[in-house]
Amino acid sequence: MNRNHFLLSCSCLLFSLLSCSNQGNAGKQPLSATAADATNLSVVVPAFNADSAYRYVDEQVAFGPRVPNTPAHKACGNYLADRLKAFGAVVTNQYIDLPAYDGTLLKARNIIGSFNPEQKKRIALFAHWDSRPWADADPDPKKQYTPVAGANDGASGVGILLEIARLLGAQPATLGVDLILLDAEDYGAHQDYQGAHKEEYWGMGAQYWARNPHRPGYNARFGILLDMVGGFDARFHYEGYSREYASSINRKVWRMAKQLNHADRFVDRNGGFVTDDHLFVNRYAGIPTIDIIPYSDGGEFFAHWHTVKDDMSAIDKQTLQAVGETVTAVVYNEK
Ligand code: AHN
Ligand code: ZN
Repeated sequence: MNRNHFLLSCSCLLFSLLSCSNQGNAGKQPLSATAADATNLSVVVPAFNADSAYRYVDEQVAFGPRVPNTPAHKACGNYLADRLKAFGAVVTNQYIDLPAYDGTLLKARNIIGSFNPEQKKRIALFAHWDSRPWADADPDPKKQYTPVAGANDGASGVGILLEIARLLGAQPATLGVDLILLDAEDYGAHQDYQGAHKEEYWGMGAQYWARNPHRPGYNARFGILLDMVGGFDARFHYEGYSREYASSINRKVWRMAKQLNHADRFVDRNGGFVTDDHLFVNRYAGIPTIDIIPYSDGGEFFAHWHTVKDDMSAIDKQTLQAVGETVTAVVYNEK
């Protein structure tokens, strides 16, 4: 047991004791330190490596913008599936033609890597792997039709999931885990578009997966979506739909972040509502799913969101580490 594991175990024990006394105070039957607590103590969470996650972000970005119907998108999809397979996941591809807001038919691909596929108790982790076709939030009007590198908006979440895949391949978790890389998240209309727009033009790969999961009758105990989880000064608040559909999962994740000393990034406050992939997973698949996304109430996501500056210079390894080790600990602590 290395030092981190030891510290985590100690804080688990401390937390268990505190929650026992709280429950006692609330007049409920006081809980003794039960077998469940003892099992908690024995969980060894493998070390999340942010250098490794950073490399997976960089490798995606190196293909160029992962805009559907482009060679870079196709090549990166193959890379992601190969990576998942190399880590020991069972990979399922969903190749789908999705009509975008302007009638463009997107040749989309959801890529699912499953660990321990026969286990009925499962966790679903999501990120989108496509990048935005236009930097329509760029301050320079000449750049507003340039595709976005999507280092933070896209590749960061996938990079963390690939690192978790590496860990799962080396040391299985108790529950089965599905890493669900969604396509066509970021093809919502350009800001100059004058026609009618619907929220369904975002998160199109997620809508398909939520209505047609990779396994018929698929279910998971809960889901976690990672979006823009690599930025400098990222602050995560409880996102609105996550609160409405999955507030207990918010609390589970934020509590773990606090135990790991990441309360500075995982702030104990409510944020705004974001139309993101998790909305459709909650709405159509009925899996309680939160979104870890840097969004305060009414604020922006991050400084270079949907601009040409969302490249590798926008990625902070410390943010990858904070989010990565928190999600990893949540996954491995689930019984
Ligand atoms: C809206 O801005 C409505 N949704 C943002 C979802 C998104 C875009 N996530 C990443 N890029
Ligand atoms: Zn985006």
